[in-house]
Amino acid sequence: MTINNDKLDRQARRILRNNDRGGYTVPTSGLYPYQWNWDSCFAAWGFSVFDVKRAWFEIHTLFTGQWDTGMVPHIIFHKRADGYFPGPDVWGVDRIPHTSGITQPPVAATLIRSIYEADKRYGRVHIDLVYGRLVSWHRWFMKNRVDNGMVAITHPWESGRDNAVDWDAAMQAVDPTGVGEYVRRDTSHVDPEMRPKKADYDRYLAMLYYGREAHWDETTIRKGSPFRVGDVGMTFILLRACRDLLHMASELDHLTHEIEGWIAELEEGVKRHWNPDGYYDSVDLRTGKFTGSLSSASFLCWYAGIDSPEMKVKLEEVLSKVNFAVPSLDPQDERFEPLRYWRGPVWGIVNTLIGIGLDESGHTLLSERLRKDTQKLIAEHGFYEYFSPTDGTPAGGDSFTWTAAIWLTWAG
Ligand code: 9YW
Repeated sequence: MTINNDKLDRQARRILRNNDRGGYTVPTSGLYPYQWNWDSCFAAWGFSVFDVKRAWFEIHTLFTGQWDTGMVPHIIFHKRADGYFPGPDVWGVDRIPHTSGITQPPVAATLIRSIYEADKRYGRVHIDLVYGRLVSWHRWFMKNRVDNGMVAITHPWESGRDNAVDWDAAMQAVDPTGVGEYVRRDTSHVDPEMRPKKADYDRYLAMLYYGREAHWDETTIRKGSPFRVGDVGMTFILLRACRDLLHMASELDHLTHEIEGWIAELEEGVKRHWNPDGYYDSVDLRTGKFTGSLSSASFLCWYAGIDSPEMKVKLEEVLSKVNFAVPSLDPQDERFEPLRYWRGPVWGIVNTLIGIGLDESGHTLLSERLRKDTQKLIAEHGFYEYFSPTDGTPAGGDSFTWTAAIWLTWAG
């Protein structure tokens, strides 16, 4: 099949424009009608290719959701919208704009740096404005969420990989009784067979109610929450983000020693993510056990600036078992499901981050394989949320913002 790049570029731009709700971009209309944190950073990166002012606007609206603690929430509920549960009333966060009470992978510093590098002349004023906000978000992570150098998540939604098998064991410790009746909205937009199960959702809500009752106080949550997992994806992403923040600090003539300290701490943490079975893994911080999952997040090591010959061998093994790009879970894992959300499908955004890391580490053939596979999936099937790694079946939401964004910046 010949790929018509111009046509696909136009479609991708149109998706970003159509998903624009006036200063912020929804991930897809219907299923996700608000501003999501890491989706929004990808949206900004995508916009930067053809409308850099709009890109910076996206970043600034994201930071209107930043809490006084420095935390940047996973959802900002700027305006009322139908069709998503749990909405602002359930989170019970008393501020304007309303937000959720948890965070998401901090790709912001990295993508902001990319936007800035391509827009040095006008971008300077924007990074001057957001630099302090990035520092306070990273400082919040380091103070509240870094246990032994590993970045802890207090809810699976924080990882951005909602129902990944990484959380299965830790989720068992969460008591779902008492969540009561509720109506899910996601399953009315997309096939329930591709979504997290009811048992997962019950626990997602139980954890949400726990945080809400604790008034989202990090000390209380750290002490008492049943769920706390050192997420290998978050550790790699924050480490990378700190390296980009350090770069910005030097460029802007700010002091750098605090950020250098964070990098050293996270580099130590990375070592604790090494599962003796031979791969980077997440760690249940309540039990000290590895989660036993070779997921796409394990391959973010290069993105974090960590080369690993063992991981390269693992990557080649995984790729030899699928037809398209890096799946969210090793297909040899018995829990692998090619179309159930984060338990097997290919996600373009994660492949982008892995691909960038591989390229920077000189593994250009592998990086190019991921890029071409992702390109093919999108060109043949459309700008879907995710795809089957075995036969390419598209799934989840259509006209998806971050899929359009990575097309414009990396895959297309
Ligand atoms: C949810 C918006 C979000 C992404 C997450 C993905 C999913 C569902 O959709 O989360 O209800 O928050 O897992 O990574 O940011 O696209």
